[in-house]
Amino acid sequence: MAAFPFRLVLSRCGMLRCLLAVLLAWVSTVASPAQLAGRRPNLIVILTDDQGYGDLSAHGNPVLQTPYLDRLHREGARFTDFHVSPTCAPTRAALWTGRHEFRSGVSHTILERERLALEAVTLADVLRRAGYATGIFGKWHLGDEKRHRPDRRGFEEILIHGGGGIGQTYPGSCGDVSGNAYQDPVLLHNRRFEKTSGYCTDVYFSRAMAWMDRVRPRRPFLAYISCNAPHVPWQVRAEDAARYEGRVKPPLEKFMGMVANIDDNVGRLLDWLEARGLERETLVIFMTDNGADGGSMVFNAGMRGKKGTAYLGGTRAVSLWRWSGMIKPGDRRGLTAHLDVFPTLVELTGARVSRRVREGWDGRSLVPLLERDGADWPERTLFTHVGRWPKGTPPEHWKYKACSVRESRWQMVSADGGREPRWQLFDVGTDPGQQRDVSASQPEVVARLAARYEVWWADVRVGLVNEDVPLAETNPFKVEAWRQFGGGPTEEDRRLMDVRFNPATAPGPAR
Ligand SMILES: [Ca+2]
Repeated sequence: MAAFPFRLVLSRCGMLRCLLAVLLAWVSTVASPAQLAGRRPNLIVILTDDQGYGDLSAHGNPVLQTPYLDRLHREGARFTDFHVSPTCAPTRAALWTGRHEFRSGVSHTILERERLALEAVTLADVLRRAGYATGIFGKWHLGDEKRHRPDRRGFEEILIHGGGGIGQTYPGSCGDVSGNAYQDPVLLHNRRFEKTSGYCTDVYFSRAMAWMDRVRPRRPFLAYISCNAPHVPWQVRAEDAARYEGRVKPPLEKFMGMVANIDDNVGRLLDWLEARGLERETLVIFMTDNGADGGSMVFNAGMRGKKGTAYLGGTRAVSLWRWSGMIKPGDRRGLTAHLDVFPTLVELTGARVSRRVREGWDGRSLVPLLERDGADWPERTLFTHVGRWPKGTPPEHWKYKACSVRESRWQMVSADGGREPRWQLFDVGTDPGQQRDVSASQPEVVARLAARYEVWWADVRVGLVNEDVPLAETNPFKVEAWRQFGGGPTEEDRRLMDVRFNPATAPGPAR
Protein backbone atom coordinates (compact mmCIF):
# COMPACT_ATOMS: atom_id res chain seq x y z
CA MET A 1 0.00 0.00 0.00
CA ALA A 2 2.90 2.30 0.69
CA ALA A 3 4.39 1.69 -2.76
CA PHE A 4 1.83 3.72 -4.72
CA PRO A 5 2.26 7.11 -2.93
CA PHE A 6 6.03 6.63 -3.06
CA ARG A 7 5.92 6.19 -6.84
CA LEU A 8 3.63 9.24 -7.07
CA VAL A 9 6.15 11.37 -5.19
CA LEU A 10 8.93 10.09 -7.45
CA SER A 11 6.87 10.88 -10.48
CA ARG A 12 6.02 14.36 -9.19
CA CYS A 13 9.71 14.97 -8.51
CA GLY A 14 10.51 13.88 -12.05
CA MET A 15 7.94 16.29 -13.47
CA LEU A 16 9.26 19.07 -11.28
CA ARG A 17 12.81 18.43 -12.44
CA CYS A 18 11.59 18.40 -16.00
CA LEU A 19 9.72 21.70 -15.55
CA LEU A 20 12.73 23.26 -13.86
CA ALA A 21 14.97 22.11 -16.69
CA VAL A 22 12.62 23.66 -19.28
CA LEU A 23 12.44 26.88 -17.27
CA LEU A 24 16.21 27.08 -16.90
CA ALA A 25 16.71 26.40 -20.60
CA TRP A 26 14.27 29.20 -21.45
CA VAL A 27 15.86 31.64 -19.03
CA SER A 28 19.33 30.93 -20.35
CA THR A 29 18.18 31.27 -23.97
CA VAL A 30 16.79 34.79 -23.72
CA ALA A 31 17.33 36.56 -20.45
CA SER A 32 15.14 39.39 -19.24
CA PRO A 33 16.58 42.93 -19.15
CA ALA A 34 17.04 42.78 -15.42
CA GLN A 35 19.29 39.79 -15.98
CA LEU A 36 21.31 41.53 -18.71
CA ALA A 37 22.27 44.31 -16.32
CA GLY A 38 25.43 43.60 -14.35
CA ARG A 39 26.33 40.35 -16.12
CA ARG A 40 29.83 41.57 -16.96
CA PRO A 41 30.20 40.07 -20.43
CA ASN A 42 33.43 40.27 -22.36
CA LEU A 43 33.16 43.16 -24.81
CA ILE A 44 34.53 43.29 -28.34
CA VAL A 45 33.87 46.61 -30.08
CA ILE A 46 34.75 46.65 -33.78
CA LEU A 47 34.68 50.04 -35.51
CA THR A 48 35.53 50.43 -39.19
CA ASP A 49 36.51 53.66 -40.91
CA ASP A 50 34.41 55.06 -43.76
CA GLN A 51 32.42 51.90 -44.34
CA GLY A 52 28.87 53.19 -44.84
CA TYR A 53 25.51 51.80 -43.79
CA GLY A 54 25.07 50.43 -47.31
CA ASP A 55 28.47 48.74 -47.49
CA LEU A 56 27.08 45.44 -46.22
CA SER A 57 25.33 42.79 -48.26
CA ALA A 58 22.69 42.33 -45.52
CA HIS A 59 21.74 45.99 -46.10
CA GLY A 60 21.10 45.40 -49.79
CA ASN A 61 24.44 46.17 -51.40
CA PRO A 62 24.20 44.77 -54.93
CA VAL A 63 27.93 44.00 -55.31
CA LEU A 64 29.62 43.48 -51.94
CA GLN A 65 29.53 40.09 -50.28
CA THR A 66 29.96 40.25 -46.50
CA PRO A 67 28.95 36.78 -45.25
CA TYR A 68 30.40 37.14 -41.75
CA LEU A 69 29.00 40.60 -41.13
CA ASP A 70 25.73 39.23 -42.45
CA ARG A 71 26.03 36.46 -39.86
CA LEU A 72 26.42 39.07 -37.10
CA HIS A 73 23.39 40.82 -38.59
CA ARG A 74 21.40 37.58 -38.56
CA GLU A 75 22.45 36.52 -35.07
CA GLY A 76 22.40 39.91 -33.39
CA ALA A 77 20.22 42.84 -32.51
CA ARG A 78 20.60 45.45 -35.22
CA PHE A 79 19.77 49.10 -34.63
CA THR A 80 18.22 50.31 -37.86
CA ASP A 81 18.10 54.05 -37.04
CA PHE A 82 21.48 54.38 -35.31
CA HIS A 83 23.50 57.56 -35.80
CA VAL A 84 27.09 58.60 -35.33
CA SER A 85 28.93 61.85 -36.08
CA PRO A 86 29.64 62.79 -39.71
CA THR A 87 33.43 62.13 -39.52
CA CYS A 88 36.08 60.05 -37.74
CA ALA A 89 37.45 61.73 -34.59
CA PRO A 90 34.08 63.25 -33.59
CA THR A 91 32.46 59.81 -33.61
CA ARG A 92 35.25 58.36 -31.48
CA ALA A 93 34.96 61.23 -28.99
CA ALA A 94 31.21 60.67 -28.63
CA LEU A 95 31.55 56.88 -28.48
CA TRP A 96 34.11 56.92 -25.64
CA THR A 97 32.51 59.70 -23.57
CA GLY A 98 28.75 59.28 -24.16
CA ARG A 99 28.70 63.02 -24.90
CA HIS A 100 28.49 65.11 -28.03
CA GLU A 101 32.05 65.61 -29.29
CA PHE A 102 31.94 69.42 -28.99
CA ARG A 103 31.69 69.01 -25.21
CA SER A 104 35.16 67.43 -25.27
CA GLY A 105 36.77 69.93 -27.64
CA VAL A 106 36.53 67.79 -30.79
CA SER A 107 35.35 69.84 -33.79
CA HIS A 108 37.59 68.47 -36.54
CA THR A 109 39.76 65.49 -37.45
CA ILE A 110 43.05 67.48 -37.45
CA LEU A 111 44.67 70.76 -36.26
CA GLU A 112 44.58 69.81 -32.53
CA ARG A 113 40.80 69.87 -32.76
CA GLU A 114 40.74 66.05 -32.78
CA ARG A 115 42.21 65.91 -29.26
CA LEU A 116 39.82 64.62 -26.62
CA ALA A 117 39.84 67.06 -23.69
CA LEU A 118 41.93 65.66 -20.85
CA GLU A 119 39.19 66.05 -18.25
CA ALA A 120 36.85 63.76 -20.22
CA VAL A 121 36.24 60.39 -18.57
CA THR A 122 36.21 57.53 -21.07
CA LEU A 123 34.32 54.26 -21.03
CA ALA A 124 37.71 52.53 -20.98
CA ASP A 125 38.63 54.44 -17.78
CA VAL A 126 35.43 53.23 -16.16
CA LEU A 127 35.71 49.60 -17.28
CA ARG A 128 39.35 49.36 -16.29
CA ARG A 129 38.48 50.53 -12.80
CA ALA A 130 35.71 47.94 -12.78
CA GLY A 131 38.27 45.15 -13.26
CA TYR A 132 38.18 44.79 -17.03
CA ALA A 133 41.29 44.21 -19.12
CA THR A 134 41.21 46.97 -21.75
CA GLY A 135 42.95 46.91 -25.14
CA ILE A 136 42.89 48.97 -28.33
CA PHE A 137 44.08 47.65 -31.67
CA GLY A 138 44.26 50.07 -34.60
CA LYS A 139 43.01 53.63 -34.90
CA TRP A 140 42.64 55.97 -31.91
CA HIS A 141 42.44 59.45 -33.51
CA LEU A 142 41.71 61.42 -30.34
CA GLY A 143 45.15 62.94 -29.90
CA ASP A 144 48.67 61.76 -30.74
CA GLU A 145 50.62 63.53 -28.00
CA LYS A 146 51.60 61.27 -25.12
CA ARG A 147 49.11 62.64 -22.63
CA HIS A 148 46.28 62.19 -25.13
CA ARG A 149 47.08 58.62 -26.13
CA PRO A 150 44.84 55.72 -25.21
CA ASP A 151 47.26 54.35 -22.59
CA ARG A 152 46.42 57.52 -20.63
CA ARG A 153 42.71 57.24 -21.42
CA GLY A 154 41.88 53.88 -19.91
CA PHE A 155 43.54 51.33 -22.20
CA GLU A 156 46.23 49.15 -20.63
CA GLU A 157 47.24 47.48 -23.91
CA ILE A 158 47.68 49.63 -27.00
CA LEU A 159 48.74 48.76 -30.54
CA ILE A 160 47.99 51.84 -32.61
CA HIS A 161 48.94 53.98 -35.56
CA GLY A 162 49.02 57.79 -35.31
CA GLY A 163 46.80 60.42 -36.92
CA GLY A 164 43.53 59.49 -38.56
CA GLY A 165 45.11 56.82 -40.72
CA ILE A 166 48.34 54.99 -41.43
CA GLY A 167 50.92 57.26 -43.06
CA GLN A 168 48.99 60.53 -42.61
CA THR A 169 50.78 63.86 -42.09
CA TYR A 170 49.13 67.13 -41.05
CA PRO A 171 50.30 70.37 -39.49
CA GLY A 172 50.27 70.14 -35.70
CA SER A 173 50.41 66.96 -33.65
CA CYS A 174 48.10 64.80 -35.76
CA GLY A 175 50.03 62.41 -37.94
CA ASP A 176 51.55 58.97 -38.20
CA VAL A 177 55.03 57.53 -38.54
CA SER A 178 56.70 58.90 -41.67
CA GLY A 179 56.34 56.70 -44.75
CA ASN A 180 54.09 54.18 -43.01
CA ALA A 181 51.91 51.83 -45.11
CA TYR A 182 48.89 49.53 -44.66
CA GLN A 183 51.08 46.49 -45.39
CA ASP A 184 53.56 45.69 -42.59
CA PRO A 185 52.79 48.91 -40.68
CA VAL A 186 54.94 50.31 -37.90
CA LEU A 187 52.64 50.51 -34.86
CA LEU A 188 53.07 51.90 -31.37
CA HIS A 189 52.89 48.92 -29.02
CA ASN A 190 52.57 50.35 -25.54
CA ARG A 191 55.80 52.38 -25.13
CA ARG A 192 57.74 51.18 -28.22
CA PHE A 193 57.24 51.19 -31.95
CA GLU A 194 57.10 47.82 -33.60
CA LYS A 195 57.51 46.87 -37.25
CA THR A 196 54.64 44.44 -37.71
CA SER A 197 54.20 41.88 -40.43
CA GLY A 198 51.00 41.59 -42.45
CA TYR A 199 48.11 43.74 -43.64
CA CYS A 200 46.94 46.28 -41.04
CA THR A 201 43.44 44.86 -40.50
CA ASP A 202 44.80 41.30 -40.24
CA VAL A 203 47.38 42.50 -37.69
CA TYR A 204 44.76 44.22 -35.50
CA PHE A 205 42.50 41.18 -35.33
CA SER A 206 45.36 38.70 -34.79
CA ARG A 207 46.94 40.75 -32.04
CA ALA A 208 43.59 41.39 -30.37
CA MET A 209 42.86 37.64 -30.29
CA ALA A 210 46.32 36.84 -28.89
CA TRP A 211 45.84 39.50 -26.20
CA MET A 212 42.35 38.25 -25.29
CA ASP A 213 43.79 34.74 -24.91
CA ARG A 214 46.36 36.13 -22.48
CA VAL A 215 43.97 38.11 -20.28
CA ARG A 216 40.73 36.12 -20.34
CA PRO A 217 41.60 33.45 -17.78
CA ARG A 218 41.76 36.13 -15.11
CA ARG A 219 39.55 39.04 -16.13
CA PRO A 220 36.70 40.00 -18.41
CA PHE A 221 37.96 42.14 -21.28
CA LEU A 222 37.16 45.08 -23.49
CA ALA A 223 38.86 44.67 -26.88
CA TYR A 224 38.47 47.70 -29.15
CA ILE A 225 39.39 46.70 -32.69
CA SER A 226 39.42 49.94 -34.64
CA CYS A 227 40.22 49.54 -38.33
CA ASN A 228 41.64 52.39 -40.40
CA ALA A 229 40.29 50.44 -43.41
CA PRO A 230 38.46 51.01 -45.70
CA HIS A 231 39.42 54.71 -45.43
CA VAL A 232 41.49 56.15 -48.28
CA PRO A 233 44.20 55.68 -49.46
CA TRP A 234 42.87 52.39 -50.71
CA GLN A 235 45.97 50.32 -50.05
CA VAL A 236 44.60 46.83 -50.40
CA ARG A 237 45.92 43.30 -50.61
CA ALA A 238 46.05 42.41 -54.32
CA GLU A 239 44.08 39.20 -53.77
CA ASP A 240 41.28 41.15 -52.06
CA ALA A 241 41.02 43.75 -54.83
CA ALA A 242 40.97 40.90 -57.38
CA ARG A 243 37.67 39.68 -55.88
CA TYR A 244 35.93 42.76 -57.27
CA GLU A 245 37.94 43.51 -60.41
CA GLY A 246 35.66 44.06 -63.41
CA ARG A 247 32.59 44.27 -61.17
CA VAL A 248 32.83 47.97 -60.22
CA LYS A 249 34.35 51.07 -61.73
CA PRO A 250 38.07 51.30 -60.84
CA PRO A 251 39.44 51.93 -58.28
CA LEU A 252 36.36 50.89 -56.26
CA GLU A 253 37.49 47.25 -56.41
CA LYS A 254 40.17 48.30 -53.91
CA PHE A 255 37.63 49.74 -51.48
CA MET A 256 35.46 46.64 -51.80
CA GLY A 257 38.46 44.37 -51.34
CA MET A 258 39.26 46.18 -48.08
CA VAL A 259 35.71 45.60 -46.83
CA ALA A 260 35.93 41.94 -47.88
CA ASN A 261 39.14 41.64 -45.87
CA ILE A 262 37.41 43.15 -42.82
CA ASP A 263 34.63 40.63 -43.29
CA ASP A 264 37.14 37.74 -43.41
CA ASN A 265 38.62 38.96 -40.15
CA VAL A 266 35.21 39.16 -38.51
CA GLY A 267 34.79 35.53 -39.58
CA ARG A 268 38.10 34.60 -37.98
CA LEU A 269 37.03 36.31 -34.78
CA LEU A 270 33.67 34.51 -34.69
CA ASP A 271 35.47 31.18 -35.18
CA TRP A 272 37.89 32.11 -32.40
CA LEU A 273 35.00 32.78 -30.02
CA GLU A 274 33.25 29.56 -30.98
CA ALA A 275 36.39 27.44 -30.56
CA ARG A 276 36.80 28.74 -27.01
CA GLY A 277 33.14 28.47 -26.07
CA LEU A 278 33.02 32.22 -25.38
CA GLU A 279 29.97 33.15 -27.43
CA ARG A 280 27.53 33.20 -24.52
CA GLU A 281 29.74 35.36 -22.37
CA THR A 282 30.92 37.80 -25.03
CA LEU A 283 29.06 40.73 -26.55
CA VAL A 284 30.34 41.56 -30.04
CA ILE A 285 29.46 45.03 -31.28
CA PHE A 286 30.14 45.98 -34.89
CA MET A 287 29.81 49.65 -35.84
CA THR A 288 30.79 52.02 -38.61
CA ASP A 289 32.05 55.54 -37.92
CA ASN A 290 30.29 57.92 -40.34
CA GLY A 291 28.28 57.97 -43.52
CA ALA A 292 29.49 56.23 -46.64
CA ASP A 293 32.39 57.62 -48.60
CA GLY A 294 33.62 55.75 -51.69
CA GLY A 295 30.99 53.05 -51.32
CA SER A 296 28.21 55.57 -51.89
CA MET A 297 29.14 55.57 -55.57
CA VAL A 298 27.80 52.02 -55.73
CA PHE A 299 25.06 51.92 -53.10
CA ASN A 300 23.89 54.33 -50.38
CA ALA A 301 20.76 52.51 -49.16
CA GLY A 302 18.53 55.21 -50.67
CA MET A 303 19.84 57.96 -48.43
CA ARG A 304 20.69 61.58 -49.15
CA GLY A 305 24.18 62.71 -48.16
CA LYS A 306 27.38 60.91 -47.30
CA LYS A 307 30.33 61.29 -44.92
CA GLY A 308 30.84 64.92 -43.91
CA THR A 309 27.20 65.98 -44.32
CA ALA A 310 24.45 66.45 -41.74
CA TYR A 311 21.80 64.54 -43.71
CA LEU A 312 20.85 60.99 -42.69
CA GLY A 313 23.39 59.64 -45.18
CA GLY A 314 26.12 61.41 -43.21
CA THR A 315 25.36 59.84 -39.86
CA ARG A 316 23.37 56.63 -40.18
CA ALA A 317 25.65 53.74 -39.30
CA VAL A 318 25.77 49.98 -39.09
CA SER A 319 25.20 48.84 -35.48
CA LEU A 320 25.12 45.09 -34.82
CA TRP A 321 25.10 43.62 -31.29
CA ARG A 322 25.51 39.86 -30.88
CA TRP A 323 25.48 38.15 -27.52
CA SER A 324 24.47 34.55 -28.14
CA GLY A 325 21.65 33.27 -25.97
CA MET A 326 21.28 36.63 -24.25
CA ILE A 327 20.13 39.13 -26.87
CA LYS A 328 17.36 38.10 -29.19
CA PRO A 329 18.27 38.63 -32.86
CA GLY A 330 16.23 41.12 -34.87
CA ASP A 331 15.69 44.77 -35.73
CA ARG A 332 15.57 47.51 -33.10
CA ARG A 333 13.79 50.50 -34.59
CA GLY A 334 14.15 53.25 -31.98
CA LEU A 335 16.20 56.37 -32.67
CA THR A 336 19.63 55.53 -31.24
CA ALA A 337 23.22 56.78 -31.37
CA HIS A 338 26.87 56.19 -30.57
CA LEU A 339 26.22 58.33 -27.47
CA ASP A 340 24.25 55.42 -26.05
CA VAL A 341 27.10 52.89 -26.05
CA PHE A 342 28.76 54.16 -22.84
CA PRO A 343 25.59 54.08 -20.67
CA THR A 344 24.65 50.71 -22.16
CA LEU A 345 27.96 49.04 -21.40
CA VAL A 346 28.00 50.54 -17.92
CA GLU A 347 24.61 48.94 -17.26
CA LEU A 348 25.66 45.58 -18.72
CA THR A 349 28.87 45.48 -16.69
CA GLY A 350 27.55 47.04 -13.50
CA ALA A 351 30.57 49.37 -13.54
CA ARG A 352 30.43 52.27 -11.12
CA VAL A 353 30.42 55.78 -12.54
CA SER A 354 30.42 59.05 -10.69
CA ARG A 355 27.33 61.19 -10.60
CA ARG A 356 29.18 63.85 -12.60
CA VAL A 357 29.90 61.40 -15.43
CA ARG A 358 26.40 59.93 -15.40
CA GLU A 359 24.74 63.34 -15.46
CA GLY A 360 27.05 64.44 -18.26
CA TRP A 361 25.91 61.77 -20.70
CA ASP A 362 23.93 62.81 -23.75
CA GLY A 363 23.15 59.14 -24.42
CA ARG A 364 20.99 56.62 -22.60
CA SER A 365 21.17 52.87 -22.05
CA LEU A 366 20.02 50.68 -24.93
CA VAL A 367 19.31 47.76 -22.59
CA PRO A 368 15.50 48.02 -22.92
CA LEU A 369 15.80 47.81 -26.71
CA LEU A 370 18.36 45.03 -26.55
CA GLU A 371 15.71 43.06 -24.69
CA ARG A 372 13.02 43.60 -27.31
CA ASP A 373 12.10 45.73 -30.27
CA GLY A 374 9.22 47.99 -29.38
CA ALA A 375 10.27 48.45 -25.76
CA ASP A 376 9.41 51.79 -24.22
CA TRP A 377 11.83 54.26 -25.83
CA PRO A 378 10.85 57.87 -25.16
CA GLU A 379 11.17 60.51 -27.88
CA ARG A 380 14.53 62.25 -28.01
CA THR A 381 16.38 64.92 -29.96
CA LEU A 382 19.77 64.29 -31.57
CA PHE A 383 22.04 67.09 -32.80
CA THR A 384 24.65 66.89 -35.53
CA HIS A 385 27.24 69.45 -36.56
CA VAL A 386 29.93 68.62 -39.10
CA GLY A 387 32.39 71.15 -37.58
CA ARG A 388 35.59 71.49 -39.64
CA TRP A 389 35.42 75.28 -39.90
CA PRO A 390 38.78 76.95 -40.67
CA LYS A 391 41.10 77.21 -37.69
CA GLY A 392 41.16 80.62 -36.10
CA THR A 393 37.67 81.65 -37.21
CA PRO A 394 34.92 82.05 -34.59
CA PRO A 395 32.68 78.98 -34.37
CA GLU A 396 29.67 81.34 -34.36
CA HIS A 397 30.39 82.13 -38.00
CA TRP A 398 29.72 78.47 -38.78
CA LYS A 399 26.94 77.86 -36.31
CA TYR A 400 24.44 76.89 -39.01
CA LYS A 401 26.84 75.35 -41.49
CA ALA A 402 26.23 71.63 -42.03
CA CYS A 403 24.13 70.93 -38.95
CA SER A 404 20.90 69.12 -38.19
CA VAL A 405 18.31 68.40 -35.50
CA ARG A 406 16.59 65.03 -35.44
CA GLU A 407 13.53 63.54 -33.80
CA SER A 408 12.04 60.18 -34.77
CA ARG A 409 9.83 61.63 -37.46
CA TRP A 410 11.63 64.83 -38.44
CA GLN A 411 15.05 65.92 -39.45
CA MET A 412 15.76 69.63 -39.85
CA VAL A 413 18.95 70.39 -41.79
CA SER A 414 20.91 73.58 -42.42
CA ALA A 415 23.37 72.40 -45.05
CA ASP A 416 24.79 75.71 -46.23
CA GLY A 417 23.99 78.35 -43.64
CA GLY A 418 26.65 80.23 -41.70
CA ARG A 419 25.86 82.86 -39.09
CA GLU A 420 22.22 82.50 -40.11
CA PRO A 421 20.34 79.25 -40.63
CA ARG A 422 18.90 77.95 -43.86
CA TRP A 423 16.69 75.24 -42.42
CA GLN A 424 15.09 72.54 -44.50
CA LEU A 425 12.67 70.11 -42.86
CA PHE A 426 12.14 66.50 -43.85
CA ASP A 427 9.52 64.00 -42.73
CA VAL A 428 11.86 61.03 -42.65
CA GLY A 429 9.01 58.68 -41.81
CA THR A 430 7.48 59.14 -45.26
CA ASP A 431 10.50 60.59 -47.08
CA PRO A 432 13.62 58.71 -45.91
CA GLY A 433 15.50 59.89 -49.01
CA GLN A 434 14.98 63.51 -47.90
CA GLN A 435 13.76 64.83 -51.22
CA ARG A 436 10.85 67.08 -50.08
CA ASP A 437 11.51 70.12 -47.89
CA VAL A 438 8.30 70.62 -45.90
CA SER A 439 9.51 73.52 -43.75
CA ALA A 440 6.97 75.93 -45.30
CA SER A 441 4.02 73.75 -44.34
CA GLN A 442 5.31 72.85 -40.84
CA PRO A 443 6.34 76.19 -39.29
CA GLU A 444 5.60 75.05 -35.73
CA VAL A 445 7.93 72.04 -36.09
CA VAL A 446 10.66 74.28 -37.50
CA ALA A 447 10.22 76.76 -34.64
CA ARG A 448 10.33 73.99 -32.01
CA LEU A 449 13.45 72.29 -33.39
CA ALA A 450 15.16 75.64 -34.06
CA ALA A 451 14.61 76.67 -30.45
CA ARG A 452 16.15 73.38 -29.30
CA TYR A 453 19.14 73.98 -31.53
CA GLU A 454 19.77 77.38 -29.90
CA VAL A 455 19.76 75.83 -26.43
CA TRP A 456 22.01 72.99 -27.57
CA TRP A 457 24.57 75.27 -29.22
CA ALA A 458 24.88 77.49 -26.14
CA ASP A 459 25.29 74.35 -24.03
CA VAL A 460 28.04 72.65 -26.08
CA ARG A 461 29.83 75.81 -27.21
CA VAL A 462 31.75 76.12 -23.93
CA GLY A 463 33.31 72.71 -24.54
CA LEU A 464 35.18 73.84 -27.68
CA VAL A 465 38.49 74.17 -25.89
CA ASN A 466 40.84 73.33 -28.77
CA GLU A 467 39.90 76.08 -31.20
CA ASP A 468 42.82 78.42 -30.51
CA VAL A 469 45.41 75.91 -29.32
CA PRO A 470 48.75 76.59 -31.08
CA LEU A 471 49.79 73.85 -33.48
CA ALA A 472 52.59 71.52 -32.40
CA GLU A 473 55.66 71.95 -34.60
CA THR A 474 55.87 68.32 -35.67
CA ASN A 475 53.92 65.09 -35.42
CA PRO A 476 55.08 63.35 -32.21
CA PHE A 477 54.68 59.90 -33.76
CA LYS A 478 57.24 60.85 -36.40
CA VAL A 479 59.69 62.32 -33.94
CA GLU A 480 59.54 59.34 -31.60
CA ALA A 481 59.89 56.83 -34.44
CA TRP A 482 62.96 58.68 -35.76
CA ARG A 483 64.39 58.58 -32.25
CA GLN A 484 63.90 54.81 -32.12
CA PHE A 485 64.78 53.82 -35.70
CA GLY A 486 66.85 56.80 -36.92
CA GLY A 487 66.02 59.06 -39.86
CA GLY A 488 64.37 62.43 -40.13
CA PRO A 489 61.77 64.40 -42.05
CA THR A 490 61.56 64.21 -45.82
CA GLU A 491 60.76 67.23 -47.97
CA GLU A 492 57.21 65.90 -48.25
CA ASP A 493 56.91 65.60 -44.45
CA ARG A 494 58.08 69.20 -44.01
CA ARG A 495 55.64 70.47 -46.62
CA LEU A 496 52.64 68.57 -45.19
CA MET A 497 53.41 69.62 -41.62
CA ASP A 498 53.54 73.29 -42.69
CA VAL A 499 50.16 74.92 -42.34
CA ARG A 500 50.98 77.31 -45.22
CA PHE A 501 51.40 74.55 -47.74
CA ASN A 502 49.09 71.73 -46.70
CA PRO A 503 45.96 71.97 -48.87
CA ALA A 504 43.86 70.42 -46.05
CA THR A 505 44.37 73.54 -43.96
CA ALA A 506 43.67 76.23 -46.54
CA PRO A 507 41.29 78.74 -44.92
CA GLY A 508 37.80 78.98 -46.35
CA PRO A 509 35.61 82.08 -46.40
CA ALA A 510 33.88 82.87 -43.10
CA ARG A 511 30.16 83.49 -43.37
CA1 LIG B 1 35.71 57.74 -40.83
